[in-house]
Amino acid sequence: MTDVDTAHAVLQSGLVPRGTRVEVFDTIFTVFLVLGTAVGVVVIGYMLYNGYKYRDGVEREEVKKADADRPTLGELPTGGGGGRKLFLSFALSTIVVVSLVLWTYATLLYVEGGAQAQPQDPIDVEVVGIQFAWRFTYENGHQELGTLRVPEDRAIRLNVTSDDVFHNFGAPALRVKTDAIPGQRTTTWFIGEDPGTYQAKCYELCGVGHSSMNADIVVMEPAEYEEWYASTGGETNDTANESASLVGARGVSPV
Ligand SMILES: [Cu+2]
Repeated sequence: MTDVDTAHAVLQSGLVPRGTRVEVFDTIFTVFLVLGTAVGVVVIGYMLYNGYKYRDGVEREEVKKADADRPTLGELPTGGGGGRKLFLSFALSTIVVVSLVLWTYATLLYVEGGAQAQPQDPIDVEVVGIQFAWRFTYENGHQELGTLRVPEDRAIRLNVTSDDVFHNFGAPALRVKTDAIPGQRTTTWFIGEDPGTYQAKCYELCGVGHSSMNADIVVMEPAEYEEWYASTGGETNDTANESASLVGARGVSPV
């Protein structure tokens, strides 16, 4: 089996969560929360149990028995059963940690879109960061500044770059975020599950207008989107140019 086959088999096994980025990151969160809570309950529970068992001022038989193998001051504890407890706890921790690392890695490979994991039939959008706005270019050449319209339940592949300085395009609610670097193209994707308007922001300090470098991601009903998209017709629309000149007219100079 080649590496690609192995990766493919792992992805097909159902072990790696598939779906939208929101689902994938929610799964990672839940797995870590449940495991972390379980470990916490065991550790704190065992500590409280021993604290209670060996509490002061109780003279029961079992306590006397336990007293027999309790280390005294200045003596090193020998551990239960010749280090078996120690070995078991190390082995368990190693298994849990290594499994988590591998599982998280495979999961993140999927969201980062390896060759085997690209979302099916995506819509490509070019995203360009400019001081201080986001310009979106659709497959038909239509451009818009500050608003990205997408149909719901469809993978959107973002090809992100910058026209000037480092920016970073991110929309927390859609769990999407990637660098926008001049001369380079980074690719990421997301799926909008529910119609609505989501906020995208710049996450790389890029100059005095950075904090207002926002964009709206409008997730639309597919029919509504198709109608809007058909109406764009491939021309560069005027609002983009107007907004671009507005940015210049604000008198914000590059830093
Ligand atoms: Cu910025």
